[in-house]
Amino acid sequence: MALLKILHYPDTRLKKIAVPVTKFDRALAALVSDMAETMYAAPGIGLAATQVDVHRQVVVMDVSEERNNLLTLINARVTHKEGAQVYEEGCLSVPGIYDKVERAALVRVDYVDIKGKPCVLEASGLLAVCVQHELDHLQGKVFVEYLSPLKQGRIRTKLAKQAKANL
Ligand code: QAP
Ligand code: CO
Repeated sequence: MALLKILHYPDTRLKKIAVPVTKFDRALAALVSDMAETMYAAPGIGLAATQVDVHRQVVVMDVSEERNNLLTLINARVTHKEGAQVYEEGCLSVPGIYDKVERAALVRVDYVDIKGKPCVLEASGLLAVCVQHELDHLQGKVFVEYLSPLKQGRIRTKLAKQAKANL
């Protein structure tokens, strides 16, 4: 078990595109376990491997109140989207920044679990937002990219100041 270092926007490594997982071995189990530990410690409700500088299609999420319902999505593909909803999002890679983003209200996702077994997830509400937010990370996309260029500039300035203060 280990806490992993989370990359902060606008780190260019957040723009890398993740490749599918092909080996369902102990190294994968260790990565998932470390990602879950890192997400719970933050605390957060979702974390994509990209955010810890591992460019493979692995996501962990837990949107439950009790924080006891870990969901691990590997090689996930959205097969259906429906409707729209606006949610105030944040991100462990963009600390202290929250803003509204419009996404699908309902998503169906094909994925495999940590053993490589095919699964299907149908999500709505917060879980649907979280799935879309995390799968964006695997494609090199951070939620602030949905905001206006003006807001993106302000966020970059604010995070640069934070980074300097943390030296
Ligand atoms: C993505 O985000 C998400 O700024 C997961 O200071 C967000 O876990 C999906 C966090 C909203 C759906 C809705 C952010 C923690 C956690 C911060 C997170 C912070 C501390 C963000
Ligand atoms: Co995020």
